[in-house]
Amino acid sequence: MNILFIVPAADIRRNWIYRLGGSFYGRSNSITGPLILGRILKDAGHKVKVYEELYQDVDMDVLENTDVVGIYTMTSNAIRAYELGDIIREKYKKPVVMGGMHASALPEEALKHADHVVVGEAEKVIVDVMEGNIKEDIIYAPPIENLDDVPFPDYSLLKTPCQAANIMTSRGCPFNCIFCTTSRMFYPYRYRSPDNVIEELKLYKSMGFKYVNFEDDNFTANKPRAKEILEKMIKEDLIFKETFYFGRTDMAKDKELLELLRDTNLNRVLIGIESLNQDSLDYINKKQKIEDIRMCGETLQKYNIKLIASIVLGLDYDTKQDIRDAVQFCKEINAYQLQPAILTPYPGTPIYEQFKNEGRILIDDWQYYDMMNVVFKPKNMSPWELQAEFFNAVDEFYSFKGALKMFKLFGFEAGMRRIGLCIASKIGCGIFKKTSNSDSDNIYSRLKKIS
Ligand code: B12
Ligand code: SF4
Repeated sequence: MNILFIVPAADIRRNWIYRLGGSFYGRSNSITGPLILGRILKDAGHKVKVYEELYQDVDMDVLENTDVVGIYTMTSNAIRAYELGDIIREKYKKPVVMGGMHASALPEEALKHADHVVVGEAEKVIVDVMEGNIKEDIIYAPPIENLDDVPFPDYSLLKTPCQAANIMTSRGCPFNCIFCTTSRMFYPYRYRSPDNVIEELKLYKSMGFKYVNFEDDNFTANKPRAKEILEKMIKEDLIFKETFYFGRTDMAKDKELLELLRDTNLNRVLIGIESLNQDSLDYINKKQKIEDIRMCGETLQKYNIKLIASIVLGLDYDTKQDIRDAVQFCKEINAYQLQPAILTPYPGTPIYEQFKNEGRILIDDWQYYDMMNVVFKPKNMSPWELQAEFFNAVDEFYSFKGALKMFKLFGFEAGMRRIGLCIASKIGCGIFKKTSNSDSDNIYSRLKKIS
C-alpha cells in the first residue's frame, strides 16, 4: 500500500513570511510519531511518505497514488487537519486515519473528519489500522511498555526539509502540572535505556546530521540516567552542534550533570520558569520554588548554557505586575531567549476542565490554541489586557541592547541569532499593533470587544 502521513500547520504558519522567518531562525525538524509509525509500516512492506506542512505545502498530486492518509493532530493545527481530512475523503475518496495529541483528547470530534481515530501511542495498532483490519471507528491504543522495542524514526520517509533530527529518549514526565498535555498523553512516564539512545544517535551521526534536538518533555528528570547517556556520548564521540533540550530548574543543583551537559554541547535548554509568584507555582502544581528559579538562572550562565526561559501568562494568581516582574527577571539573569506562553486550556488537561466548568472559555476555534493568543477569561485582567501583555513582554525582552550582551556572553553566532529574533519580534509586535487597530474582524478585535 502507498501511505501518506501529514503533519498539518495552521493557516498562519503556512504563509510565506512565517516560513521565511522560520528558515532564518529555526532549524527544520519533525514530529517523530509519523516517522516511527512510517518505519513500522515500511517494515511491514508498505511505501510511506511523510510531509510537514510547516516547511512546505503537500503536493496534492501525490494523493492520486495514495491508498490511505494518516494525519497527526495537535490542538492548534486541528482545524487544518480537519480541513485536510474532509478534502482527502471527499475530493480524492481516500480513507483518512487521525491520531496525535488533539485527536486523542477529543476522538469523537476528530472522527467527524476521519474514518478512524487512534487514541494514544499508535505503534501497536498502526499496521492493522492502515491495512483496514480494524473495524472500530475509535481505537484505544495501549502505551508501549518497553520503549527500547520501538524502532527509530525513519528520516528517509520525510519529504520536507529537515536540518535537525529529533530524539525522544523518554515519554511523559514524572510531574503533572495542571496545564500540561504531554504528561497525560504519554502516561506513565517511561524511558529508554542509554544504550538504545546511543544507537539512535550513532545513526544520526552516520546520516550526517549536524544538529540534534532532545525533545523529551523533561530530559533531566532522571539525573543518573541523563548522566549515563551524556557520558556515553562523550565516549563514543557523539557530539553535535548546539543541541536543544527541555529541562527543569532542579537540574541546576547537580554540578556534575551541568558539566556533562556543557561538554556534550547540550547548551540550549528550555526551562519552565512559569511565574515568580509562589502562589501561582503552587496553583499549577509545579513543585518549584522561587529560590530554585533564581539559582538556576545564575548557575546556567556559569556553564555557558543558553536558557530559553518559558513563562506562563494569565495564571489565576498573577497580575500584570507579576508578568512584568517575570520578564524583568529573565532579563536580569541574561536568559538567551524568552518564551512567553499565554496560558492555554488544552483539551485533556485539568485546566481545560476547570475553565469549562467555570464558563471561562471564550474562544473555541482551535487554531488560536498556540499559546500566543488569549482564548479564556483571565482572573486579574481583561482578555485584551492579557493579549497586550504578551506583546509587551516580547517587545520588552528582545531589545537590541540585550542582543549585544549575548555576543559577549555566548559568542558571534548566538549574538547574530538573537539579533534575528529581535528583528522578528519587532515585526511581530508591529503586525499586532496594526491588526489590533484595524477595523477587520480578527482575534484581537474579538478580544477587545469581549473585554
Ligand atoms: C518536536 C515538537 C515540535 C517541533 C516539530 C513540530 C512540527 N513540525 O509540527 C516544532 C518545534 C516545530 C513544534 C512546533 C509547535 N509545537 Co510542538 N512539539 C514537539 C514535541 C516536543 C515532540 C513531538 C514528538 O516527537 N513526540 C514524540 C512522539 C513519540 O509522539 P507523537 O509524535 O505524538 O506520536 C505518537 C502519537 O501521537 C501517535 N501519532 C502521531 N501521529 C500520528 C498519526 C496517525 C495517523 C496516528 C494514527 C497516530 C499518530 O502515535 C505516535 C507514536 O506513539 C511535542 C511534545 C511531545 N512530547 O510530543 C510538542 C507539542 C506537540 N507541540 C506543541 C505546540 C503547542 C506547538 C506549537 C503550537 C508551538 C508554538 N507556539 O509555536 C507549534 C505548532 C507547529 C505546527 N505544526 O503547527 C504542544 C501541543 C499541545 C496540544 N495539546 O496541542 C506539544 C505537545 C508540546 C507541549 N508540551 O505542550 N513542535
Ligand atoms: S514539568 Fe513540564 S513536562 Fe513535566 S508536567 Fe510540568 S509542564 Fe509537563
